[in-house]
Amino acid sequence: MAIERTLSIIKPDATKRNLTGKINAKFEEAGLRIVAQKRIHLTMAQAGQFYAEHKERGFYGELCEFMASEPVVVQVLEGEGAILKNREVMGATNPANAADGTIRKEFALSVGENSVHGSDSETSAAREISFFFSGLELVG
Ligand code: RTP
Ligand code: MG
Repeated sequence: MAIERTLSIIKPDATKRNLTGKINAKFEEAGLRIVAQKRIHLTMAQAGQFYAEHKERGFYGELCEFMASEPVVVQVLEGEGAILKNREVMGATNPANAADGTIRKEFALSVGENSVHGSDSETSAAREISFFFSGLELVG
């Protein structure tokens, strides 16, 4: 399988509860390498632009407010099949449906406050990585 890169965000509910290290351990245990990482506080406008694909969904306003409510950690994960692998490590969107051992099963509070974001395709990974990082910041 090809080596891929995917964009991950440790969301406000998790940074607030000091879970960054525990979540990063899950990625590293799964063979994903953190090749870029920074802590930032998104503005509403930045959150809105990042989640533009969900503009028409009922939860869009709430989602953007949540993402701008506290700092987040944005990161690029690299590894074999990293996009799908990260989605597996994250678990289902709703923690009630997430498998044992996944990040969302262990840490998420609700479908909204679900601790992590991960790109869902090669196309979104490319867009989302370049949204936050320049090529110089990716250190494989
Ligand atoms: P993400 O994009 O954050 O990795 O999550 P996902 O692919 O598993 O889920 P997606 O459908 O893309 O939804 C994006 C985020 O919006 C919030 N959400 N809230 N209240 C709701 O019904 C609802 N549905 C989704 C979640 O925080 C989800 O991660
Ligand atoms: Mg998504």
